[in-house]
Amino acid sequence: MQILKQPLDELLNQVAKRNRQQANRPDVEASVAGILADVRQDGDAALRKYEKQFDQVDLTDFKVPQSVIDDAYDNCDPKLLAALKLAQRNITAYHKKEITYGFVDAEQKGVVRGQKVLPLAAVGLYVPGGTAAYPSTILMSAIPAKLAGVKQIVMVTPPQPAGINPAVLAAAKLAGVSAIYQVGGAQAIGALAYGTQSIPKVDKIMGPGNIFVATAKKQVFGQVSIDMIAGPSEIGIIADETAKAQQVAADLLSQAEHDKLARPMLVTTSAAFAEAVSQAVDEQLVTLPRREIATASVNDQGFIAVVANTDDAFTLMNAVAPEHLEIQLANPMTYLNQIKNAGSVFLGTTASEPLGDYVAGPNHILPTSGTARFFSPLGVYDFVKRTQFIQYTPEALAKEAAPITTLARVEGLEGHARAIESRF
Ligand code: HSO
Ligand code: ZN
Repeated sequence: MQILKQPLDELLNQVAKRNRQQANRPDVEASVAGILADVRQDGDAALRKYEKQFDQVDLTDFKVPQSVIDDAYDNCDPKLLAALKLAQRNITAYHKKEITYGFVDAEQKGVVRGQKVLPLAAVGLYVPGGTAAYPSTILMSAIPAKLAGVKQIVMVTPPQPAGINPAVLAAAKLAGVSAIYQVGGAQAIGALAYGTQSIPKVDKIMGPGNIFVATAKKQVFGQVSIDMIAGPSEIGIIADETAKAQQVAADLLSQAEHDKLARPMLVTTSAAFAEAVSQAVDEQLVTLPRREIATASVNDQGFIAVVANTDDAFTLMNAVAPEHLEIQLANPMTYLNQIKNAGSVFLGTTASEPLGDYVAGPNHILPTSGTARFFSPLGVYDFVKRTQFIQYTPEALAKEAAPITTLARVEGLEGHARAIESRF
C-alpha cells in the first residue's frame, strides 16, 4: 500500500481534492432521463422493453410469486436462517431506540400546538443484482422501515439468469418486505417513482445501486424522496503499535473487497507499524478470493498515512469523514469526543468492521465520499415525516390579531389580514 509521510497540510489538501471529485457523467444523465420519461409514459410496456434490452429477459409478470419466496425461506440453510435471525434481533433492538414521538405544547393560555410523527405510507428498496445483492442490507433497510410503521415495503431487484438469490428472498420474507419485483436499473427507479400497471408508486426510494440507479434516484428526487447517494465503501483506521498489523490489514481488506473503487485508509503515528500493515496487506491479498477487486482498491484508492501524533490523526480522519472509522488505540472510548465526521465508529481492537456489517445492530447503510459531514446512518428517522398542528381560542387569537395583520399588510397581503379580521 502507498505510504504517505507528507506534512499534515499536504495530506489535508489531498483529502479535500478527493472529496471534491464528483463523477460527472452527462451521457448517463441523458440516457437515464430518456428511460424515466418512457416509464412515466408507458409503464409496464417500457419496463418490458428495457428489461429485454439491458437484462436480456422477456418478462410479462414482474412480481416474484409468493410461493417462490416461501420456498426460499422454507429451504433456507438453518445456519443461515439462525444468523439472519440473530442479526434481525440486534438490528431491531438497536433501531427501537431511534423511534421518535410527536409532542403537544399547551404552555400558552388558549393555544395548543404540536407535532405528529407519521410513517411514510410506501417505500421502495432497490437491491442490486449479482454478487452485490446482500441479504444483510435488506434487513438494514426493511427493519427500520417496519419500526417506523411503514405499511408497504416494495423491493425491486434486477432479474438474474439463475433466479433471484434465495438468501435474498429469505431475508426479504424475514424482514417483512411486502412484494418483490424483478426489474432493475433506472427503469426500476422510474417504476417506483411514477408507478406502473403492476408496480405501485412509493413515497421514498432507498438502497444502493450502480451509476444508472444513482443518477435515476437524483432525477426523480422531488417526485419522491430518496435516502442518499451511496458511493463505494470506505474504511478509515486510526491505529498505533498497540494494535495488531495482521488484524488492521484484514479489516482494511474487508472493505477493499467490496469494490475496485472502495477506499481503505490507515492513519498511524508509527512508521514501523505502517510498514508492517502494508506488508500484511500484500500477504493476505494472495489468498483472498476477491483479490482482483481488493488489489485495485488497495493500490489505486487506498493509503497509509504516517502522522506526528494522534491529534493529527483525528484531524486528517475528520477531513476524510469516512463511512467506517476504527479506533485501534488503547482506551478507545476516550477518543469519541475527537470524532467529528464518520458514519459508524468501531471502538477498540475487537470491534472489527464486519461485526457492524452483520450483527451488532447499528445500521450498515452509511454516508460515503465525505458526506458524513452532513449525512447520517440510515435509521427509523428516514422512514417518517412530521406534520404540525395549531389550535387557538378566540381570546388567544384576539391577543395576536394586530401583529398578524401588521405583518400581512407589510407583505402586501391584504387577504391574509382580512381573514383574521373576519373573526372579530
Ligand atoms: N460494508 C458495506 C455493507 C455490507 N458489507 C454488506 C457486507 N455486506 C457497507 O459499506
Ligand atoms: Zn462490508
